[in-house]
Amino acid sequence: MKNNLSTEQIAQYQRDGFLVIEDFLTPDELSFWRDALEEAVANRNGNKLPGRAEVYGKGDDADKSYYDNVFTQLINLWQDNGKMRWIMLDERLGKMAAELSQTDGIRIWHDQALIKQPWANPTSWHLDTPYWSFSDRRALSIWVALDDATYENGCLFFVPGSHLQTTFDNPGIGKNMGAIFTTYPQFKNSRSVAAPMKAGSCSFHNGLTIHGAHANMTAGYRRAMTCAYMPDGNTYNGIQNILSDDQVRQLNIGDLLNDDTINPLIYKRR
Ligand SMILES: O=C(O)CCC(=O)C(=O)O
Repeated sequence: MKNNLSTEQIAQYQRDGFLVIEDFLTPDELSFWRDALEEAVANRNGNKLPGRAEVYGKGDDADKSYYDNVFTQLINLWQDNGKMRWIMLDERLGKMAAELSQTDGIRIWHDQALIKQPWANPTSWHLDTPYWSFSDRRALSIWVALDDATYENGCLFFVPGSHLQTTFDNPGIGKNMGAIFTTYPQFKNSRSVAAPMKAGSCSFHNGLTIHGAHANMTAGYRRAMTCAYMPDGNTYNGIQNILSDDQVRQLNIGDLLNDDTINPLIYKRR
């Protein structure tokens, strides 16, 4: 794993709000991640979350049949698959996330398999952090390509620097590809940057960077394994997102999100 970040890469991430790392995984690691994904997906029986069919928030504001064909989305595979747990709890990933976000500790918010099926819809331009149960401008995600992600099958796109100006206002993620530019008109004329990646490469992006993905114009799959990271020390903001009804009942706004069974601390600076 290419887990050592240079000061230039960290500065680039801070400036652009995203960073691509080519050939992040070795061929053996890529094959282990693919096996883990296959096993974890097969054991899920279609549930998006462990023991739960749907997620609150993302997509609820969109036409469901359209959103269901943006990608197959399976969340928190680390909680019910041993291989995925081993992959996701890797301290090296947490250290990279901490260095990029300039934080001292990193917790998993949630992992997520995002599988664009053949002929899948595009992923409309959107932000991530406003969906989550904490509000931190430094929160970020890793996105690892498990197939080549190309212009044809749905590679990611980013609006560089947008994370410096976006807020927690969330136009959602619906059918209208460009809805976000009504909420953030200052980016209407921005240049977007494509991030095609070979399988095994990855990107990190700030959850407030405007990003999206092409439709899958092919008969093949575009599989990605991702993980959203919460800087340690964050508190509950009242948004349910991936939390269960029981968890929400026990939380008050302002409570620390420090339960290692839900949000494991995978890195702490010593
Ligand atoms: O994989 C995609 O199509 C979109 C990914 C994304 O939005 C994310 O990882 O935050």
